[in-house]
Amino acid sequence: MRWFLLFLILGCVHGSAQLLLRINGAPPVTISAADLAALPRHSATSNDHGKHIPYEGVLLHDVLEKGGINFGKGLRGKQLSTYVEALASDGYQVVFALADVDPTIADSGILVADKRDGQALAATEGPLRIVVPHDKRPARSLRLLREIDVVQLNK
Ligand SMILES: Nc1nc2c(c(=O)[nH]1)N[C@H]1C(S)=C(S)[C@@H](COP(=O)(O)O)O[C@H]1N2
Ligand SMILES: [Mo]
Repeated sequence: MRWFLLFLILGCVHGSAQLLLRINGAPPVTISAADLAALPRHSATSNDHGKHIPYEGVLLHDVLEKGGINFGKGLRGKQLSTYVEALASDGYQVVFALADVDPTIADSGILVADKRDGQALAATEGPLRIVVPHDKRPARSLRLLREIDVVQLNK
C-alpha cells in the first residue's frame, strides 16, 4: 500500500504527457495526452556532443496544426513574422520562427518527443521535450516542455 501511494505521488509529480498551447495571447488550450497519441509518430536523432540519441514523438508542426495554426499551402505574410516560444517547467525558454516549422520552407523535423531509446522520458527531461534534429548543439532541445506560445509580431 505504501509503495502504491509512493508510485501514485511520483506519477502525479512527473505529470501526464500534455502541454498548453497559447496562440496570440488567447487563453491556453490543453493538448492532451490523447490528442498527442492521435498524431502520426516520427523519430529523430539528437546530437549531444557527438552522442546520437534516438527520440520518438510527434512533429511540432502537427501539434501546432492541431492547435489551430493553418499552414495551408505554405505560410504567407504575417505568419512569416510569427514566432513559436517553448517554455519549460524549470523556466528555460527557446524560440523558433514559425517558418522553421513549415514543411514547405524547411525540413526542420522539430519533434515534441515522449520517448528516448524507446522508453518514456525520465522525470528529469519529460514527460515531453523538444528535439531539434539538425542542431549541432542541443541547446534548443528544451527539456520539461510545459507550454508553447505562438506570437505574431506584425499585428
Ligand atoms: N528545460 C531545459 N531544457 C534545456 C536546458 C535547460 O537548462 N533547461 N539546457 C539546454 C542545453 S544548453 C543543452 S546542451 C541540452 C542538454 O540536453 P540533455 O540534458 O538532454 O543532455 O538541453 C537543453 N535544454
Ligand atoms: Mo548546452
